[in-house]
Amino acid sequence: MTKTYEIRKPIWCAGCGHFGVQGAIQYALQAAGIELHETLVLAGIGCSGTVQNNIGAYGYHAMHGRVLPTAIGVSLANPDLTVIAAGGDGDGYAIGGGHLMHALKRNANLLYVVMNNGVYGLTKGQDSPTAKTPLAAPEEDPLDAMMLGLSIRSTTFLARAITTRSDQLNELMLMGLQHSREGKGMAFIEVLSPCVTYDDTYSQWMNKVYDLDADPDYRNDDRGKAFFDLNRLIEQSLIPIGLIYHGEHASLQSAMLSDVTPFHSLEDQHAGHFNQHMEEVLSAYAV
Ligand SMILES: Cc1ncc(C[n+]2csc(CCOP(=O)(O)OP(=O)(O)O)c2C)c(N)n1
Ligand code: SF4
Repeated sequence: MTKTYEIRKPIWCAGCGHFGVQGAIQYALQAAGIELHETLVLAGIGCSGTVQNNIGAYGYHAMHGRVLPTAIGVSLANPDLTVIAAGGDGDGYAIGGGHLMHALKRNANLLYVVMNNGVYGLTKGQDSPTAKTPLAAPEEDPLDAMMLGLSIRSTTFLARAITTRSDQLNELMLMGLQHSREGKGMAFIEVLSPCVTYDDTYSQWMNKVYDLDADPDYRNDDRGKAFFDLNRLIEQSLIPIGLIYHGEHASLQSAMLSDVTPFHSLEDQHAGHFNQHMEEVLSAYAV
């Protein structure tokens, strides 16, 4: 490390949903007892991407749309690190959409948080893939990233929250963090996080969310039924929130790195174990 940066104050507009997302990430780290020096927060480009400046963990500001491959690399290189990737719906679903599919497929041990506001906030409000009625093509349906997640059979944790329901948001964030820390794979949480400046969707979304956690008939451990139920709710113009899917599948680490010597500490690095570790990682991938 060559420079220590001061923790910044958020630069978001008053009322931006991203404040709530940052608060939930901080809550989850504290509630799980994970120290900031054991954590790396990586973020993409956008208003959302500045979250990593404000938390006080190690930080990495990835290129636009590239946060997931970087986070996967980090989680392989240092399995002891708590890895949190974050970004906007533009970053994750538009320019980063290809990486999202492959990350969902790989199921590496990390938490991925998308702050979905339906717009590109930082570049002044263009439509994102989740825009409800895109100006350029109003006949297009918005992307539902939870449906995408359900369609990829190696996903293990899919959830959606809204910043106005902070208890549920905090609880899901903690569950997702624990899922990834316990080596069960990638936890993907989409948070409805309105942009008050370019498309204030607070009242619209608060009226449309449907809480699956409060529905006794919903089964978050049944991928097929979850897909069917989400599709039905979306057809009714509702937005499903809550723990959408929770299942088991080998994580990238358990599938690829079971024979690799773990890299644990700076002492290991000094002893040359890091090089050994990376050689084993590369040979596991036959690179
Ligand atoms: C390669 C590249 N293309 C385009 C941009 C311009 N750009 C910066 S942020 C952004 C979108 C941000 O939207 P989103 O990810 O939804 O985050 P928000 O600002 O809404 O939180 C774009 C297109 C860029 N920085 N880099
Ligand atoms: S422009 Fe929108 S997304 Fe960006 S900080 Fe302001 S309210 Fe938040």
